[in-house]
Amino acid sequence: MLTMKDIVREGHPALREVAKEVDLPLSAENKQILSDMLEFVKNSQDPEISETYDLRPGVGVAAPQLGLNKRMLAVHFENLKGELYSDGYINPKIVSHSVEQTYISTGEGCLSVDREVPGIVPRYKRITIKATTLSGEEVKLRLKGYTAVVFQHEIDHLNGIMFYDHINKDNPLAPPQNATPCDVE
Ligand code: SB7
Ligand code: NI
Repeated sequence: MLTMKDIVREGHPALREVAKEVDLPLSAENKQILSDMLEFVKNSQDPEISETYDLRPGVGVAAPQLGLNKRMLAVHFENLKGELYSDGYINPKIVSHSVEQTYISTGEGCLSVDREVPGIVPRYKRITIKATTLSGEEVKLRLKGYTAVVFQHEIDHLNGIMFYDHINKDNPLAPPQNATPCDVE
């Protein structure tokens, strides 16, 4: 099983590379990696398992966080409506997005960042993504609010982008124009 030892931290070059598209259908090796990633995210939220293995809870993980140059990510979370997103995604692509922005009012964190970075991270409020799931299904997902934020955080990792790249350097806590927080709606 994957543990925090497998997560690369700031300074590792994989976090700054544009990851390569993954061949489909998924090879047995890539399927194993992606299922391990999904299991890791689930384990990180299980009180007993996370305590035993000292896992930091996270809603998702992207392959570059394992030092792998592959466009794959896994998420496991419920949004504020109680809808569960729990799957692995291969070659996800944002095909359209709103002009309107949103943000998590408490900011964001990252398993690859061992420090608090305060500041508002502006994100698109609505995105449509196309991807292939762990079971090999091609999907088109319309996501908004918190759900859209999580997917943007993970897709950013596939493009070598860290959440704090989006924080306004002069005024980290200034709410961006055209944005409403997604956690109070
Ligand atoms: C806050 C945290 C995450 C997404 C959106 C807001 C994910 C944290 C775990 N990760 O570092 C995954 O890349
Ligand atoms: Ni992250």
